[in-house]
Amino acid sequence: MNSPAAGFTPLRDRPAYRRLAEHFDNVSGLSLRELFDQDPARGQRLALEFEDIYFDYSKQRVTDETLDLLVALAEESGLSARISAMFGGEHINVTEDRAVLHVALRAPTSEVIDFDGHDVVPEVHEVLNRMGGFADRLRSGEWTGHTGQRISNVVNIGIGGSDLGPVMAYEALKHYSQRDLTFRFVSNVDGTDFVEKTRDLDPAQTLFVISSKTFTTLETMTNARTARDWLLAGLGTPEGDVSPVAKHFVAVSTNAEKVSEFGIDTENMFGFWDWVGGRYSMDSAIGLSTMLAIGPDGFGQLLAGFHSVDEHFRTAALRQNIPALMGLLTVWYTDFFGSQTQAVLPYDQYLNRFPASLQQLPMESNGKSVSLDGKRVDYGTGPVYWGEPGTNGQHSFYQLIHQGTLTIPADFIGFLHTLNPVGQHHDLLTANVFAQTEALAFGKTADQVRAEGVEDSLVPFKVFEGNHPTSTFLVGQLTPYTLGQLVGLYEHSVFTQGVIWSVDSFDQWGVELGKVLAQRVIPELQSEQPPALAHDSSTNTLIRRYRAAQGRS
Ligand code: G6Q
Repeated sequence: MNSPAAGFTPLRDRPAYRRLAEHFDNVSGLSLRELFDQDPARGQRLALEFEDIYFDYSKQRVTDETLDLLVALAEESGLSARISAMFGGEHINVTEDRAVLHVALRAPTSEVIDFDGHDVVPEVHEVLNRMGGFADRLRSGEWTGHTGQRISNVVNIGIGGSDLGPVMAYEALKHYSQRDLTFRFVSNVDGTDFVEKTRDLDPAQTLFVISSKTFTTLETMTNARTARDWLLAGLGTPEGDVSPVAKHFVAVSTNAEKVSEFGIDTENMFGFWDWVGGRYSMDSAIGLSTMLAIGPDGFGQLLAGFHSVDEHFRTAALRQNIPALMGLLTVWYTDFFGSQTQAVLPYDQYLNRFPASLQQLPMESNGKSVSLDGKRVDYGTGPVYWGEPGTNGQHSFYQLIHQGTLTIPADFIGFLHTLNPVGQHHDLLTANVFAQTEALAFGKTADQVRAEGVEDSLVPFKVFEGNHPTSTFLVGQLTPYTLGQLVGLYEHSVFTQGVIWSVDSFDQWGVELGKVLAQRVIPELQSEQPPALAHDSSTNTLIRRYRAAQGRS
C-alpha cells in the first residue's frame, strides 16, 4: 500500500476546525429569519452562477465567518493539493494503490492527462470513437441480429456502478433518446428482474450489453448466463450452437480474458481502465447504453458538461467553487450539527432515478470510519443521501423535514425551462420549489398561526420552526450537458468531503464482506448432502429452513 497522505493533521487538531467548533457555539442559535433580516441582500450575495447553473446557498445556516472558516479548513486539509493530485494521476486511492482519473474520461483531445508516465486522453477517445461507430450502426439499423432483424431492444446487464449511473442517465435523458429503441436495465440477481424486464421482448431484436468492470460479479454473470440461455432458446438455436451470441451480446469491461471466456468476441468489447471507479464510471464505456439512447453527439455533450465542472472545480477559488462549497456545507452539518442525512430533491420527473443513483456516490465513497492513517475517526463522516423527485416527496416525507426533530439539509434542484411545456404544469412545479425552501427556512411562528384564527390549543401543532437549511440549484434546462454538470458537482462535493475527513473516498472494502460470505453460503443451500453448518445459531437455522423448503434435508 502507498504511504497514505503521510503526516496529515487529524481533523480535530486542525486550527480551522477548532475555530469552527467555537464559532458553532456562537452561531448555532441564529435563525435564518435573523440572518436574512440583518442582511437584506443575503439572497443575492450568497449565490453563485456557473454557466446555466445558479446555486443559491443563502438559506444555509452559515454566516460569512462560517464560510471563511470552512474555506480555511479546506485549505488546511490540503484540498487544492489533493485536487492537483487527482488530476495529476497520483495514486490517491491509497488502499488499492490506484489513480483516480474519471476526469480523464471527459477530457477533450486537446488536453493531456498523465497517468504513470503516459497521456491517457488518446486511449479514452479511441474507445469513445469505437463506441460511437457501434452506436451509429445500431441506431441506424445497420447492425442487425442473428436472423437479420433490426435491433430494437437494448438490455444493459450490470449492477452498482455498472447500472445505477446508466439507468439514471437513460431516464434523465429520455427526451433526447431514439424512441424506437427500448431500453431495459437488469441488475438484481433475483430472477424476477430478468424475467420481468425481458418478458415482452423478442430475442431476435434484442441486444444485451454486459457491463462489468471485473466481469466476475456474481449478479451480473448470473444474469448474463440467463440472458444467453434466453436468447438461444428464444431463437430455437440447436444445442451447442452459440453463434447468435456474437450479434446479440457486447461487453463493457476491463477484463478481456473473462469476456472472451464468456463467448463474447473482444471486437465487441469496449474497455476502460482500473483508474475508473465503478461509481465514477457512467461517462466511461459503462455509458454505452446512454450513448445508444442519445447518440454519440449527445454523449459528447454529457462529457462536455462534466468537463466544464471539472475545470470549475480545478480552477475556481474555493469561496467561488460550487462543489467545494457543497462539500464543505455537508461537513458543517455532519460534524457540527450532527446531521446524519442529506436530502436531494430534484423537481423534474426525468430525474426520478437521480437520488437513487446519487446515493452510491457519497455513501460508498465516504461511508468510512477509518482515516488514511488506519485509525478510527472521532468525528462523523458520510451522511445518508436520499430523496425523491418533487413534488411527490411533499406528500409523504417532507412532514418530517418541516416539523420533525432532525436537521436534514436538503438540495432542491429546479429548472427554468421544462422539456414538456404542458398547460401550467411547469409554473406549478417551480412554485413548489420556491415555496418549500421558503417555508423550510422561515417557517411559521405562533403569532402568525394565531393571526390566522387558529384556536390556542392547536397553535403548537401548526407552528413551523423553520431554520431548515437548503440549497437551491436553478438550472436552465435538463440537457445532456447540464446532467453531466449536475453529476460532476456531486462527484467533486464528495471528493471535498473525503479530503476534509481524510478518508479514502475511492475504495469500498465494506462491499466485499457480503460477497465473500454469500460465496460460502451458496453451496450450503445447494448441496445434496446436509452441510456441516458452522455459522451462528440464527444463520444455521435460516439455512436449514430454506433447505427444507426446497426439499433438501
Ligand atoms: C462502485 C463499486 C460497485 C461496482 C459493482 C459492479 O464503485 O465498485 O458498485 O460498480 O460492484 O462491479 P463490476 O462492474 O465489476 O461488475
